[in-house]
Amino acid sequence: MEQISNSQLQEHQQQWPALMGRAMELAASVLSAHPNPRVGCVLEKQGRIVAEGWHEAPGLPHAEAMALAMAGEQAAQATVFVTLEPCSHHGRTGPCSEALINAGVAEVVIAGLDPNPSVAGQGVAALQQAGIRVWQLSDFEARARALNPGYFKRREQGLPLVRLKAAMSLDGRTAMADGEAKWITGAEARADVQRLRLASDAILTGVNTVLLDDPSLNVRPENLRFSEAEQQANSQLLRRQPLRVILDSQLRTPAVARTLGIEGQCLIYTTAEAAGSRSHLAKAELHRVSSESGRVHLASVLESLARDHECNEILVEAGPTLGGAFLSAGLVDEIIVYMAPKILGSDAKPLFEIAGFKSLDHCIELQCQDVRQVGPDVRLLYRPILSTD
Ligand code: AOF
Ligand code: ZN
Repeated sequence: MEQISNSQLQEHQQQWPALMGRAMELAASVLSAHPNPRVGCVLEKQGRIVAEGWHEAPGLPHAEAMALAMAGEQAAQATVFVTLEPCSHHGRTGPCSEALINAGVAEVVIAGLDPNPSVAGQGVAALQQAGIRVWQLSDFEARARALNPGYFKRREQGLPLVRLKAAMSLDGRTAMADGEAKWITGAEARADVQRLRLASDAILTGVNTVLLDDPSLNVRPENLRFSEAEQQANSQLLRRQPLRVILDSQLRTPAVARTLGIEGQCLIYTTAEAAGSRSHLAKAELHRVSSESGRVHLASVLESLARDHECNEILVEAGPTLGGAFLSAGLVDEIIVYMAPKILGSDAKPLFEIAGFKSLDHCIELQCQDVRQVGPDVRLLYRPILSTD
């Protein structure tokens, strides 16, 4: 495969970044194709886009197959721009590399290789063996990964991407001392959370939040505030609910918990030794993992979600203790905080319960990635800076 950067492109290749950018845009129009990656594809011929495709959900055509179907005979001698290496395996659908060869395309330009061990370079090799020239636009590799951060993390590390979501006041408080927390943020922030949920493969919480707030943890399409186009691009996704996951080391989840009674699948992670009653929890799939100080071992839960449920991206919507535990364990990739223009005072509860930091040397360092106003609130996106020692 030939690596080429934007600055090395020849005269006749000047359109390549724009065409790959369009393929990226098509891929990103779908919030999640779980467990598959989001992929976009553009077919170009004589300076014109002749077809476009994207992957919407498992079992539906891959991006290349959709574009080829749209192009028909025009696919012959076209240049193909695709955000991920075309697949080479027989999965739920046939191999895209073979379909591209059969359609007689001239060249294939990709943004990144597929880390799926059933593909991993074999898609490129199949195309090359058929005499098709394959390029990788190296300036797009980071974007190819950023498009599917959880998919890459699961394939490469056996763990899902973890997003921690929280809402707080200007003074970093989340709830009054008695637990009263409803509606700290406005309707726009809550619609944004609905989108985060829709894009997630699982929503994870702790039993204490279930006992205190009895959340539903589901996607309510009417609250998404989607445009017509967004609605259309995500029509498949809107038919499913993300998995709901409760961490419950002593099996205290009540059978009447709201989240157990609504559409979609619930998982409860408990410890090997937990003896609580299970009969009334028939509505949830029970997983037992190892324990650490009497609590479920968080990394084991994440490994199980990646291995047993193919979760690429999970959203943690938990209280300050579980949120703090995920952070302290170094298991968080992104923190999304909605900051409401309110001051709750120092009797109210903090954002995270993390005890034992004695000096600034212990603090968890973050990098701010994005700041946006959503209605009256501010949405902050942080990534922990991984310590190198
Ligand atoms: C592509 N184009 O649009 C996508 C690809 O078993 P399947 O048919 O659902 O295939 C899933 C795998 O195919 C997925 O794990 C990844 O390796 C690849 N995804 N490949 O050529 C696409 N979505
Ligand atoms: Zn494919």
